[in-house]
Amino acid sequence: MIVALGVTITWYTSYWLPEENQKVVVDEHILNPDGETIVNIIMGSATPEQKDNYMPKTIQVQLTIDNRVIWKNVDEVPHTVTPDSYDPDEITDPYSGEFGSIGVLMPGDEYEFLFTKAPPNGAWVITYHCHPHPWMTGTIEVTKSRF
Ligand SMILES: [Cu+2]
Repeated sequence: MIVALGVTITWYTSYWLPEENQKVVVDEHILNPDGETIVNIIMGSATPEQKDNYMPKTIQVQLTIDNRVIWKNVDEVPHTVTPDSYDPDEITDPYSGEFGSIGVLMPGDEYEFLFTKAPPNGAWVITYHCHPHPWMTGTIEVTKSRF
């Protein structure tokens, strides 16, 4: 009886739960892109007079090419990567979930997000800012690979 229960639980956790948890099927080339996109949050970003903060401020990423994006706080103060929109439809990736850093990125911290969706034509455009320093703004344009 105990053995049967154990087998049942093993079967349930190995086969049933993973299927339940599987969010969406994404092409493995999108899950493992050739490269990545780095955005540095540069020194002095907390100063409103400084125009450059997220570097580069606008990034164009292509699925399967460089759709893994990493923000690196190379400044000496904490920053965030916070989407401008509150609409979950506009800022949620079907695979990776909601875009945006949870809390602040301390100096030296990184925030990574894998973008896996793009409209058939055009781009999925997400604009973002830093919560404590709202003059820090950036834009991400996600497109399908042209190849
Ligand atoms: Cu900031």
